[in-house]
Amino acid sequence: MTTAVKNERQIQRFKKWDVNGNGRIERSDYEAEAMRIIKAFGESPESPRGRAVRDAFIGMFEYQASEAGVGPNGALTQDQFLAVNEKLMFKDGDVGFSRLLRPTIRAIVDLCDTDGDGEVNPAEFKTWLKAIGVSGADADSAFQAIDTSGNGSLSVDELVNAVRDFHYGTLDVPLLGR
Ligand SMILES: [Ca+2]
Ligand SMILES: [Ca+2]
Ligand SMILES: [Ca+2]
Repeated sequence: MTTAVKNERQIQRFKKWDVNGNGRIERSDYEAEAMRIIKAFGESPESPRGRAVRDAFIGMFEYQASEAGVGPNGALTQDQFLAVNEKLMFKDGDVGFSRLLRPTIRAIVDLCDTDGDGEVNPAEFKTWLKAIGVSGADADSAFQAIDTSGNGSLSVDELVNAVRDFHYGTLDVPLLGR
């Protein structure tokens, strides 16, 4: 892992998720980001799948906010965001990372899992990349890098690991957008 890439990706993440651009991460930012993703997948925000994405983002915010000690309606500065993610994503290892991000990954899998098998096949994966605006990426090689079991299908665990590896700087596929 390179620290420079890791920090740069956390700062990118902060800027992307500070949707209203006021230099703080707040609940409303995550609601807006969830809405952006729901719409990008062509889902209705009020559908069960849409609500699951919003709930997952709010859950992620509440977890980060409580760990940062700012309360569920508080706001995180960039420094607080970086510090809390350092703990949750890296110091707490895979358990911390999974607890923070798995519900969101699960909910996004459900948005693109059109055949309903609970995993993401190559066509569904292309929908995912297109929705997050990285369709220029080499979808086939990204898919193969994430499909560590090699069975031609991406499980939620493989996708959680891919997001983790992106944040560790060892995989260059930004599944939650750049
Ligand atoms: Ca904000
Ligand atoms: Ca599927
Ligand atoms: Ca697999």
